[in-house]
Amino acid sequence: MTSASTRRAPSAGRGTPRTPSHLHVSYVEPHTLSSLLHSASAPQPMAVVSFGHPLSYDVPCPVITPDLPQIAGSPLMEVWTSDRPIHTATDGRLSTAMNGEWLIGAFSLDEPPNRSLDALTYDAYRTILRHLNDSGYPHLCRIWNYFPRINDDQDGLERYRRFCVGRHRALAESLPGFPCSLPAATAVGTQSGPLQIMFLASTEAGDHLGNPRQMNAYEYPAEYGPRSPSFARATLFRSDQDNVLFIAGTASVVGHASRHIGRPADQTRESICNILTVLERAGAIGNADFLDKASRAMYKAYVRDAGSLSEIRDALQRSPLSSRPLLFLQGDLCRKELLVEIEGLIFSE
Ligand code: 3EB
Repeated sequence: MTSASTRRAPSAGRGTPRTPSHLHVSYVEPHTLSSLLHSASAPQPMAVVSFGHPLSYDVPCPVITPDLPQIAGSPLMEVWTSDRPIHTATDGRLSTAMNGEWLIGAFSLDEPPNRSLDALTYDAYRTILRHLNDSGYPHLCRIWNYFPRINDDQDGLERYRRFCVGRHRALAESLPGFPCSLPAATAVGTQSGPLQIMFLASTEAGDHLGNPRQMNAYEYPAEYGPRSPSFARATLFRSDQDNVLFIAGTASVVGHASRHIGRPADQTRESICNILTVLERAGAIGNADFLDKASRAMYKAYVRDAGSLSEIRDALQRSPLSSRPLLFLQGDLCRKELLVEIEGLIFSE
């Protein structure tokens, strides 16, 4: 078993003046979004994520609407905003918003009946990487991948594994510094809908972190599929004023093995332990106490079976991650035995 190590992107710009505080994210009630859109003085929306509900009105920025029903609390949307002017672009199935430092993009594509998911994913990632390079935001720092029937078989290979094949091929071909420059990511199965990818990129590189309790996913052995999953456990951006830490989807995986089969509460505790280990690691690198800042973080928990929500929520509430906001979404996870996956985001001064 190989333990993961912290790796820096080859071109990481330590100390480069950068102000992630020009980017903000919050979970808001739907009526807050409409008042934000109609206010001239409010921060500019850069991206909107609506879970399980298509938006009934147009918004002037990239949008994804993954069919991941929210299974606790009042309905919330995720809204990314900028306090600097933005400009937006649309290029076929890809739409982007840029503020001079950050780019957020949304890619959405219905799956044609005769196209395999690996070919489709390859084309999607090629399009995204070409666009990032051409627009001057070449450094990927966070990706969310959503598509339906993630654990179903497609012509003899599970769809998640096909997705990994296409993603790996495009990134290995076109991402400078691969695999150490791979960013934090999430890949979760929706109830229905197109392949949707949202991504955050920057003009400067971040640091991509491993977790000493987990093997780097991009080094997983072949038993998990013909090509390994292309993501880092976390990505850390630093400037003189700010640190921002993106924690990838984190599940009950130790080394490369799934733990606590059939036990959602134990899987939750193992996932939390993985997250706390990544926070400790990020703190050592970023010279910030991320463990202390865990209460300022935002988390999303993807839950496979709504019936295990109360067990998962209890385990989270008894942990250092008990801070709000914490969004519970019903989603399928990339290994059939995984019952919960948690992702996080921390802005800290
Ligand atoms: C794991 O640790 C759990 O394929 O992009 C978590 C986050 C997982 C992202 C991905 C997969 C992905 O292997 C699964």
